[in-house]
Amino acid sequence: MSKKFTVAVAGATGAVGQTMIRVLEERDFPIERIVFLASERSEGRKLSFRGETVRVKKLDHDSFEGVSIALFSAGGGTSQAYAPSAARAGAVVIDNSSAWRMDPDVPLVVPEVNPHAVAGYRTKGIIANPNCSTIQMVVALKPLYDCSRIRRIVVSTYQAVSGTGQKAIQELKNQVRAWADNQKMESDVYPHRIAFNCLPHIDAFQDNGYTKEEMKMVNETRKILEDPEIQVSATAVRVPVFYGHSEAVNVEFEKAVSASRARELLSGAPGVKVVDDPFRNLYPLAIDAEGKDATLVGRIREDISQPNGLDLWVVADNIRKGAATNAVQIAELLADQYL
Ligand code: NAP
Ligand code: 3JN
Repeated sequence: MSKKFTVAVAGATGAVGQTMIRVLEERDFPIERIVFLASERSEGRKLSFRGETVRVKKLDHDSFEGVSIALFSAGGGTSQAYAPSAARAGAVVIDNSSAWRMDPDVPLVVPEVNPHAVAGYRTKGIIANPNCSTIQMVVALKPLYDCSRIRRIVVSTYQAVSGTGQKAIQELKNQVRAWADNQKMESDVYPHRIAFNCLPHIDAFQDNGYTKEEMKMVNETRKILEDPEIQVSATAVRVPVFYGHSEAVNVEFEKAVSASRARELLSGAPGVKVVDDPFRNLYPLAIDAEGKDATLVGRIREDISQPNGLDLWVVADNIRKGAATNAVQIAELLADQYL
C-alpha cells in the first residue's frame, strides 16, 4: 500500500490556501488526515475537503503534532513565526511567502527547473516556493538556458489583482461595479484606482528605486538557476486582471538561440505550452491561463536590437502555477522521493 500523509494547510481560508486545497484534491495527493489552519478570525469556519467538512483551527505553535507536510500561505510574518515550530514538530514546511526564500539553508524550488534542490530541506525542514512572477519566468527560461547560458534578462510584468489576495479581487469588482453605476470608486487595498488603470508599483519601494517584487525576481532567478552572474532588471506592474500574470521577457544569451530553435525547445519542455501563431491571433492570454497549470509561451521572436537576444510573452495562472500548484508539486516530489 502506498504511503499517506497528514497534511496541514496554514492560511487555508485565503486565495492561495483555498487553491492549494483544490489542487490537493484534483491531483489526488495521498492524504491520511488534513488540518486547516488560519487566524482566530476564521476559527471554527467549515471548509470542504473531498466532500467532507473540516473545521478551521487557529494556527498555533502546537498545531503541527503528527503533521508530515505543512503548506504555508499565511504571509511572511506568520511563516517566520510558525514554520520553525512546524519543522521542530517533524513536518516539512513548504512555504509560499518570501520569509525563507533567500535563506542559504532553505531550498527554493520549481519542480520543472531544479527538483534536485528539494534534498536541501533537511537542514531546516523548510522548502520555499518562489514568487509567482519568478516561477513562470524560470519555467519558460530553463529549457533555453540549457541550450545557451543567459547573460541578462529584462522583464516587465502585468500582474493580476489575485496576487494581492481576496481583498484586492473584491476591490477590483467593487470599482468596476461602481464605474458601471456611475458611482465613486473607493480604493483601500491599492494606493490608486486599479480599475481601468495600471500601477507600476508592487510591494514596497527600495532604496535602489526598484520595488521588493522586482528585486524578488532578480534574486530568486539567480538562486533557482544556480547562476549568481545573471543580470536581471524587472518592472512589476499591477493590471486590472483577476487571474493570470503576463510577462514581456527579453533575454540575452551567451550564444545565439534562434526563434525556431527556442520554439522547438519550449514545445517539449515540462510545464510549458507554446501558443505562438500570431498571424492567426494566437498568443498567450491571461484568460486562457486561468484555472490551468501550464505556463504559456508565445510571441517568440529574435530581438532585432542585439545579436543573441530573444523576446517572449509568458503567461501563467499566478495562484495555481505561481503558488498553489507549485507548492503541491513540491509536496509530490517530497512524498515520492524523500519521505
Ligand atoms: P489572503 O487571501 O489575504 O489570505 C491570507 C490567509 O492567511 C488567510 O487564510 C488568513 O486567515 C491567513 N492569516 C493571516 N494572518 C494570519 C495569522 N496571524 N495566523 C494565521 N493565519 C493567518 O492572501 P493570499 O493571497 O492567500 O496570500 C497569502 C500569502 O501567500 C501571501 O501573504 C504571500 O506570502 C503568499 N503568496 C505567495 C505568492 C507567490 O508568489 N508564490 C502569491 C500570492 C501569495 P484569515 O482568513 O483567518 O484571516
Ligand atoms: O503581488 C503579486 O502578484 C504576488 C504577491 C506575492 C506576495 C504577496 C504578499 C506577500 C508575497 C510573495 O509571495 O512574495 C508576499 C511575501 O511573502 O513577501
